[in-house]
Amino acid sequence: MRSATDSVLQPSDEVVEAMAGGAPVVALESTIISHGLPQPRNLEVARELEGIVRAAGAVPATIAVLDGVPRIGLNEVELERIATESGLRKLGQRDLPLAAALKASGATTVSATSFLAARAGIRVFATGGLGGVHRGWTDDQDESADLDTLARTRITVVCAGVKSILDVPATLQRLETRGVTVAGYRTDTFPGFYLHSSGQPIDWRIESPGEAAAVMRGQDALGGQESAFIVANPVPEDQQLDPALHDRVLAEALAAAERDGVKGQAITPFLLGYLVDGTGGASLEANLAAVRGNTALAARIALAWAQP
Ligand code: PSU
Ligand code: MN
Repeated sequence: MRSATDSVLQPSDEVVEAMAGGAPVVALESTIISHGLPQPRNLEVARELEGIVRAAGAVPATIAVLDGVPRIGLNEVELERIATESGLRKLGQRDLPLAAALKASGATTVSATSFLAARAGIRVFATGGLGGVHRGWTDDQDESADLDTLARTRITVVCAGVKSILDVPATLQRLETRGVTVAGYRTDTFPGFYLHSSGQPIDWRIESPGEAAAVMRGQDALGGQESAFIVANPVPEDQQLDPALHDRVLAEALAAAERDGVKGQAITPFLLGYLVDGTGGASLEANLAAVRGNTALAARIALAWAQP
């Protein structure tokens, strides 16, 4: 395994120590903090997620690029920078060399976080919902780089499916085509991010962190394509967004994006923000419930994975 210290990556002392001792580590992304959640709630959430990982007995590694340096694990001041600094970039994997060369700072998306976590030797990563194929993809070809990175990166991502603002069936199809391993966590349908279920069936279901770790060992034993393992963990039904409200506000949000010509990197933050406002904050609570659940499960999987 590649160690966290043999490259330009800068892991925190805590992460270096944990990795050296074979202790469980969970990677956390930063775009959700900087671009996915409103201030000042975002900083509270960033701290809370780290707390969830620690409470479970694992070490959190929030990942971001600060002044050109990919950082694996942030301290309190650095976490605050991610939550509050204005003009912070949203960095996908392809942006990393530019950020490094130009000493820029930015939050990392699922693609950049997965890439950096894997480079640092971290195997488990928790997020909210993955990026994927956008609705209207036949016209604008907008497919998140998350999918491509996950097709060639050995990482386990615990998520509440893909964001429901996307074309979910098309995204599932792309994951299949690209050879990404997907299982539902105690569910037979793919989660719907804010919603417990997207209604789309999934072929495989796992029941425990131990089973997730067994799948990961299976990936390594089989070898071949260095693809990801997506553990699709639904938001609990009693904490989901009301489906009727979801559908109504999402339709409005998509129409507003179309009207305002919002595209590219801006579309995901735009739609998520519209949903927060349009649901009176209810989508935010559902999003947070999903992320908390994913973070707790990721920590349990990291513990099972760290077991000899
Ligand atoms: N999950 C959330 N909120 C977010 C994201 C995920 O609950 O804001 C971010 C992730 O960083 C993901 C990104 O990689 O949205 C996808 O953006 P795009 O569609 O531009 O690739
Ligand atoms: Mn995109």
